[in-house]
Amino acid sequence: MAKKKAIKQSWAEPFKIKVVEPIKMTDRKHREKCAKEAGYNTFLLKSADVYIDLLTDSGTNAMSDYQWAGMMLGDEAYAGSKNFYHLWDNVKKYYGMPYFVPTHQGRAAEHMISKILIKEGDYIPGNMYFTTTRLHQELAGGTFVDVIIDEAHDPASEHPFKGNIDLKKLEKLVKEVGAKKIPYVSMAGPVNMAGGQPFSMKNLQEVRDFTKKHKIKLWFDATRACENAFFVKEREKGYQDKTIAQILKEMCKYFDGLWVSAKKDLLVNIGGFLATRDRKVYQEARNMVVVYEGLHTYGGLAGRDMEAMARGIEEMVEYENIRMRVKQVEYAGMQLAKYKIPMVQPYGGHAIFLDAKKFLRHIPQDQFPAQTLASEIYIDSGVRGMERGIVSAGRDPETGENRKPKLELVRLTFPRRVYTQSHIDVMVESIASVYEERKSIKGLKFVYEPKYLRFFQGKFEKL
Ligand code: PM9
Repeated sequence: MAKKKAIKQSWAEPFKIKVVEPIKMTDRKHREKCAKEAGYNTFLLKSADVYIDLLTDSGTNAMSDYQWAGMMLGDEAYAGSKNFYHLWDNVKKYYGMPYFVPTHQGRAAEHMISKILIKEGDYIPGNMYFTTTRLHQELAGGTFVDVIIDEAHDPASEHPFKGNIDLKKLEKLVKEVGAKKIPYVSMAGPVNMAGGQPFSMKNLQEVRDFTKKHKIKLWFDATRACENAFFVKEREKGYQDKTIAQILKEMCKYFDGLWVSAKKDLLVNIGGFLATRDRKVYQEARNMVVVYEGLHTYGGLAGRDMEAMARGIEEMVEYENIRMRVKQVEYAGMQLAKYKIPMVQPYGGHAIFLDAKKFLRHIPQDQFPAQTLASEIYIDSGVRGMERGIVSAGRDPETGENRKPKLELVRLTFPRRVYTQSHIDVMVESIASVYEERKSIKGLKFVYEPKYLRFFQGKFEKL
């Protein structure tokens, strides 16, 4: 007898909408003008000219009524704000780290940890680069070494944990340069540039054993750690019955410390922090923060921002919240798949990543296919995504040559609790129609290239 198909498979947003912000559809002629003026860089568009904004999930979240209520309880004292202590309590409770320094956003924490731990000539292995993370490691005198598994560089690979570290690559590096030249291993989860791909707990435990053996520290970019925890719960044996909070706590247990851009998991619009169990690193960071950010009890944030973060931590571990988030990405992927759109597999935690090399096969990588595709989607429908390929990868600081990553992607990122399924349907139809017209699309050339993080401010012209 054929098995009965389960009827109750759908999920719904675990909230109802109380406040709305109008958005406006523009016409194609207007968008063509905007794209040209922005140098075909979606970062340089005005938000008012964007219809559905999938540029990033960073600071673009909708806060809950609980968080907004907390904003009214901001204690704006220069020193010792009660919101700082609430946030610190929640960092201890949910991430299990005793020491904590707030920062205005993630890269400020990256700056501090890089300056504290890295010496000139050091190597920092990690599971694929992230733009700001690697830049701070380089500015501190280090060289980033990619030790992620090979599958992560293959958009078609269905590996469930493409964020895993390849221990053989790590071992090879230790043999080549010596453990003393490696201040820490930098592990992110899920891996943003690989397509939002998680690491497994098994891999994390193996990396911890290896680093312990070689007396190397292990630091965590925990910016989207709850998404990683969700994938562990869904995909890894032994975790199905654990809560997101339990998995997060267990994950953090293996690290010496972590940094977070609170603008993601924590469901706020600004904020970041560094947290650790290493008292010496904490004391240095606590001292450094007063130079770059502000007093150690506010780190460049208002008291109300810290209260929103403290409350965001409590909400980010709620199963319904994180499930809705990941399932929304999956829904987008499933709809795009109906049009045979080439994408990174499996679908990631925070975004859909289009494979621009396959989408625009006729455009060579040095004519920026992903940059081109992101601007073509904007021109078609006002949907804004971003390039994650050769432009984002930048130039090698030693040779000055363009780094040529295997992944040439356009990222369509979902702000938390902001868009509905119908917005996604509009996005899907736009991408499908650009796909139909793909052969007529031409590449781009740089007309302005800034020295650092060129993807933010670079300008292009159509070829
Ligand atoms: N990520 C993103 O859109 C915003 C800036 S880059 C376009 O994905 C990780 C994993 C991030 C991240 C920012 C930062 C830096 C660190 N790690 O932006 O400085 O995804 O708060 O955090 C962005 P901040």
